[in-house]
Amino acid sequence: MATRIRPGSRITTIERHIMDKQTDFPDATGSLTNLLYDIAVAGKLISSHTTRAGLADILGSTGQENVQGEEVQKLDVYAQQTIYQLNDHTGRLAVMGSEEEENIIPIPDKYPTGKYVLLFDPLDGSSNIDFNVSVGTIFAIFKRKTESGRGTLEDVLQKGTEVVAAGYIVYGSSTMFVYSTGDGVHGFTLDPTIGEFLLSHPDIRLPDPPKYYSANQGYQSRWSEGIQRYTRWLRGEEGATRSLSLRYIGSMIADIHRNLLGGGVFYYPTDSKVPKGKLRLLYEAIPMSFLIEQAGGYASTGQGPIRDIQPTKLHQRTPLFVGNRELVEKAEEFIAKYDGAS
Ligand code: FBP
Repeated sequence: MATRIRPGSRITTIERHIMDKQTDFPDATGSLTNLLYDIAVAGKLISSHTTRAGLADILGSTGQENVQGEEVQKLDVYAQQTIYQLNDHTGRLAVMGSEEEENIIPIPDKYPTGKYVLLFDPLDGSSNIDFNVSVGTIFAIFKRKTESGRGTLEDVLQKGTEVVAAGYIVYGSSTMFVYSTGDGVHGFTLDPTIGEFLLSHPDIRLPDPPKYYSANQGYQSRWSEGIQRYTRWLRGEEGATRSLSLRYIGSMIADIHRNLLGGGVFYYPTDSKVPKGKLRLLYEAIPMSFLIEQAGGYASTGQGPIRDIQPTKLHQRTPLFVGNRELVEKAEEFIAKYDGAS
């Protein structure tokens, strides 16, 4: 549970924590450390806008539509530009990819390139901004595949097993930065009085027994028999020995953050309206899967690990079941039994 900063206890800033983690990698150059730190700075800037959203002319839509066919919110644009402008000139990245940009984002020719690849969803759940519901930034970092020069699509289309680091920043009642470099999951809370992310949730592990299940049950009639029975099992039917509480915010990042701290499963399956699923593989499903698996959980398409999917397109979608391992494996069981999937 959250660590209260008691008098005399160690105060760990995110810089300190990332630097300490860097010592685990003897040949580290500090490039990943600085990249993570720049993302934290982007989070602080975006947070300063989300917290004042109702006062500043930053609520509402731009009237534009993005490559996903979704209305682009003003804060989407601000978040996109902030993350881009903090990372395009540092010489740490070969290429970027974002939910808001149709194609991969090259590093401008005037700037040097580096060994990392940054994929991000600048503002997940942005359709909830105007209702003051928690939203967030999601990111995944890979090492480039190509030798040198401007990065290419090949550098972006990497499996979840290749993730070097991933995380999210949730803009809620407080702003939290949660990340992993493959050595556990750690949470930092932004102290707005000093503008610093301070370690508040070290080494997060998914609690057991889990408490919550999160899915948009408004779509239940469109789900397969296996998923409808699974949902009934989560509610204590279908021979289940316990029932979980339903919680659905409609911002994946907020729903998964709650489940990470309280235990549970989040799922967004395919259905007749979204035959490939809604959520995007590279900058939504893969980073959240990496984090949840680092916290002792599991992430699946319903038929196998998210981390094993070989991406073929930047904005590829996938069904997603993520949370406590036993709950996600149960989903795979119901789908295999009733939907005839292998
Ligand atoms: P974006 O806002 O980044 O496009 O994310 C998609 C999302 O808002 C998720 O955060 C959320 O879980 C899901 O869509 C909600 O979809 P629905 O309204 O269909 O339940």
